[in-house]
Amino acid sequence: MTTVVWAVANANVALVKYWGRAPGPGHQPAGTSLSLTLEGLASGARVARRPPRAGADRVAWAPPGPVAELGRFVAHARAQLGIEHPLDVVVTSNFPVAAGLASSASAYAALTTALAALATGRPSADRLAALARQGSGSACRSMLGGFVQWRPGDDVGAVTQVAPPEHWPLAVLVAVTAAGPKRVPSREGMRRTRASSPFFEAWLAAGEADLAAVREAVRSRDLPALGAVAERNALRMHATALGADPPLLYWEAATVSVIRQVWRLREGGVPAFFTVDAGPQVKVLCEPGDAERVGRALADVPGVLRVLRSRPGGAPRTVPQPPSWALSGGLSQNLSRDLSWTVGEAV
Ligand code: 2P0
Repeated sequence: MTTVVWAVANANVALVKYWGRAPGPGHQPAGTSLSLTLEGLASGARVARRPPRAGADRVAWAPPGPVAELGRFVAHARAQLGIEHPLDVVVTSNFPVAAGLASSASAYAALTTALAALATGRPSADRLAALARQGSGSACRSMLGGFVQWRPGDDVGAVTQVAPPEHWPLAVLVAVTAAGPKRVPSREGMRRTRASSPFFEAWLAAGEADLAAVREAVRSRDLPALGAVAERNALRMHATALGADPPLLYWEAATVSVIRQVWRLREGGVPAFFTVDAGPQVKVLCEPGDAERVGRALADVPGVLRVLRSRPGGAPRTVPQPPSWALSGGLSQNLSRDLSWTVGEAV
């Protein structure tokens, strides 16, 4: 019987954003979103069986994160997947956590994938996507590689791959402008926006046209078309959030400076396009042949701490050995002590 499973999942960046849950239960989105899975910006999840007499699950983020939510998710997932043993769960990421880089998406996608390996029977991809969404909405998009669409609904095909990663070898650069956690978590930001922004209904209505345009741009591999819609969609999401009461401003000064740098690059003939999620980091899409030049231009912007490079990535997978980054920064010593450092009990 398998007792320890590691799984790895990539983050994703939305080109048409999810910003607003539908009212009612089930963590449904108010609109359809479309994302690109990002190779190498990843989370890892380690799931180990505990002796039945241990009773409770033990869950932890490394570095520490919101364990109560994680514990609730593990309890829910165990019930869904028929896992009777209590579990030891650790989730870690190789990029800034809770800072607008979709770390919760990759974390819950990795965890769902690891838990599925211990499930009774073989849950379908649709069921696993629906489960991942209970941890973090955007996690369901990280359950597939390449370009992924997520529409409201629990039926088969709510989360679908629009194109595989090899369809379009784009470069994605991430200009990191702040390292700490964001001030308002996405969930609260979405709730507040829906409740108080006078722009919310207009935001949802405009999303339909953006979705059609992005699907067509992906199909025809048209970067200027894709980039124009991605920028407009991101700016409209932030405009809608700025309209909330109290307002939500996720940007730092360097966020604006990077946006202007991207526009300068375009004026200079380099096709580069930005998007910004619920945080201060800026993700930039460009051709792989321009990535070096674009990356240097982003690193030159005052306030940019570092620039990460990614490309269209694959689906989550279980791995026989933990990735090396999951064992750095103290986690390796702790693992050798059999996770005795684990900080939370499931609630
Ligand atoms: C997205 N974001 O489409 C949007 C754009 C942030 C900005 O999905 O409350 O962690 O778990 O459903 O998925 C981040 O929010 O929110 C997000 P919940 P989630 O990527």
